[in-house]
Amino acid sequence: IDKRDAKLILAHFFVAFTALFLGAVAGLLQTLVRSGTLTLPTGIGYYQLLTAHGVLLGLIFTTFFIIGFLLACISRTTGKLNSGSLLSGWIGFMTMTAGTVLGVIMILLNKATVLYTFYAPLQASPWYYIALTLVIVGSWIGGFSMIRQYYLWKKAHKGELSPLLSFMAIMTMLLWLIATIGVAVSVLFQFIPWSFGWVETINILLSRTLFWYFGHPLVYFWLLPAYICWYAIIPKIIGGKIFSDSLARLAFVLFLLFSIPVGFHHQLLESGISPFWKYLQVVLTFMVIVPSLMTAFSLFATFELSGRERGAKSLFGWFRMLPWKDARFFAPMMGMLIFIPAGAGGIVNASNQLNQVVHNTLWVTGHFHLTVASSVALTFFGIGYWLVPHLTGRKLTAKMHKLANLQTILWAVGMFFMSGAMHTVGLFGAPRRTSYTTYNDHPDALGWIPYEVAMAVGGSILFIAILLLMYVMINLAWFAPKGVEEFPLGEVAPNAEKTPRILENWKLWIGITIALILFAYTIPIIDMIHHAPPGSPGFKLW
Ligand code: HAS
Repeated sequence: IDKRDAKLILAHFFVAFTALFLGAVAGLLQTLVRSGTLTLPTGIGYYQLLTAHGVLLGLIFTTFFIIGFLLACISRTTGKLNSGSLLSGWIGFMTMTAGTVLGVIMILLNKATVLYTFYAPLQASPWYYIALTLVIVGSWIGGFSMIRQYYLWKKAHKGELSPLLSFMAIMTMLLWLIATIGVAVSVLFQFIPWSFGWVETINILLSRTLFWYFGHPLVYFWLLPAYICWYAIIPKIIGGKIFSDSLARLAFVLFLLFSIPVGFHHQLLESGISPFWKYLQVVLTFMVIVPSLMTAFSLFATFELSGRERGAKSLFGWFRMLPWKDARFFAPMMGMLIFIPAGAGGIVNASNQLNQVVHNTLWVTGHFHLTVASSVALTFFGIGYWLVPHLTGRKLTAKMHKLANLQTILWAVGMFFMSGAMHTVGLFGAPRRTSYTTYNDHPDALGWIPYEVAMAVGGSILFIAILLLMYVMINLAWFAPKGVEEFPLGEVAPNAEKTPRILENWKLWIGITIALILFAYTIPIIDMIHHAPPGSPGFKLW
């Protein structure tokens, strides 16, 4: 990767890892508070910490890391960023950083204790919503720089299929651009006027719907960069080949189509949305599981074929052939393994009847600590282990491989305790997002406490893992020996079928996506605006 591009990518990573560290501190404190192990000094609230944790990790760490990584994918496969794309990349970065700093100040001042979902009628300072707007607009400018670079490459290579990595990066960015329209509309037209006091009421149901129109594809915006690594980078690290270029592209197309019109599966227990539209979006949710099942199939195929090529004979002989000691492989592989139970939990959530049991319990918190905080986070760490030294001109040494593998093990063990306890106690009815309480010593609530202590034990192990991660990343950025660390880029298996050109027909896929969104959302949103219960507080349009 070109040196100028490397600086831009590293700047994104710097903010991402700083946010990760601060968010992890908030995470440790809040898990200790929830279990009754720690009492916070007056002036700091549990919900304030919870907001900081969710925003810094769920929104800031992920968005900065992903944009940095996608820029790296584009720069690696389409050549160094053209000066216009580089400039817009920097403008996007500055805008996002300004938004982050303003947002964090508001949270620290306790003027934005609204959790990462900022559900109305919880209200933050208008400056917090302006901060969120800056982060989103900045990410659009960063996305524009990638799309521009991709467009220039296509123009210079008429009739050629774009490189897989750049195709995947653009698909991920497109998903983000379409998804963020929902939250941008809600913030600009509902939250900012309401928090400035220009209007008195806010349509709560509409604001939640617009949030989840964004909130669900958001989770695939987190997941797809991990899939880029699993599909296109891991095969090279294990010395194998990408099983099929077409299958990988098709999976990404399916994510674009099906990940947006499914937000109602987060609102199954909310009144005001007719059961038909909830049913339709649950069906579409089951459609969005298909590309993940395709991914699982493709990954098993890649592992098995590469093992067999190297002489594995027995049914699972290929398993031993995988490079378990290589940190670039081990962390993402642990992420993949964890994604099997994590995905199964998602299917439970999506099933209407089961959702009645788990909604708003700690089960859901357990689910997203396995998905985004394990499968995705471990894969991002795995990417960092080679991408950071690649960009800084250093080497990932054998000692760092060992420490990184230890960090992966600590992460998996910590998450086993934390997420396992969350899933279990969630089934016993323990609510999510609740500070320490025994509900007047109610026997049910007393029964939850041992699990909350197990969560705190897991959370403490995770914090040790974060410290280790910081040590490894700082070493790779500034202290590791100078050298050349490879950007591993897989090649497609020679006997794979030719990729059909239709997979790159952007107009077609964007058209179908818009049609599906209009189909799933138009009538419910018109209903929300026109048939809001008369006189109910907060149900007016603005
Ligand atoms: Fe989810 C709630 C449904 C996936 C994140 N989810 C959340 C929330 C978050 C989140 C953050 O339907 C909470 C939001 C909030 O604050 O309220 N989720 C699903 C479904 C999937 C799913 C159906 N979620 C994710 C991913 C996330 C994520 C991915 C982050 C990255 N989720 C829900 C629902 C709710 C929900 C409801 C609302 C609950 C409520 O009531 O509030 C699916 O996409 C999952 C499909 C995945 C699979 C697994 C495939 C396995 C693979 C690995 C293969 C392994 C290999 C390794 C090859 C089917 C690809 C083998 C190697 C060897 C060596 C053996």
